[in-house]
Amino acid sequence: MDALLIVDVQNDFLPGGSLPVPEGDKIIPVINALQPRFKHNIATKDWHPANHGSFASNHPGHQVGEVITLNGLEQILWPDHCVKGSPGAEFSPLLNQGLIQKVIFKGSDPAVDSYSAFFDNGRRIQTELHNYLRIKGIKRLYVTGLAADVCVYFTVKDALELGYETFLITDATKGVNLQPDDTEKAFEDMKNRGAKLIRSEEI
Ligand code: VGL
Ligand code: ZN
Repeated sequence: MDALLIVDVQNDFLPGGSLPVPEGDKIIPVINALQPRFKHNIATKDWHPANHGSFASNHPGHQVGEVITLNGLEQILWPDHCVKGSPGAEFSPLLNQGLIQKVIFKGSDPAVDSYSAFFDNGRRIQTELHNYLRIKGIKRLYVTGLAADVCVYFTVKDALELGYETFLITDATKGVNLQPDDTEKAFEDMKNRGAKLIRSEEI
């Protein structure tokens, strides 16, 4: 069984949001067109409390983009984003939500970030995703969304480690590119780990 996974297509990650992915909005029509092709549509939401440890604003004297140690893990500091219940945390109004059967929330623990849809960054706590996929008999994942070099990248790596046949739909993702070639490098690494990089027309 196949599933379409839609990672973090939330207002704060889109142009005009607090942590915008350049051209992030361009992928939304691609995702909308893919959704009816899949029996299972699963979306994730980055869902942070206001006191989240990844927010530079919660570390006086530190700036966005700085790397700190947060409870023993390296942590890049981000602008405040996807604060649970805020408009920035909502799905884009352009995303078709009618076919999404399941939403996975991540990043709710203020003490640890959660880029992957499967685990927190310390790999201590699992989200509901792996169990949900097992129950539904889903073995193949088609991954889309934001950001290609952060949450999509970590999600694909974990999916491969957990044994899913994992496809990355390259025209249905965009990277934030803190460094100019981050997305290119992430694509290369995902490919080397066994992800199949395909374009939406090939589905
Ligand atoms: C993300 C940075 C911080 C993402 C989430 O969804 O890629 N990036 N939190
Ligand atoms: Zn986040």
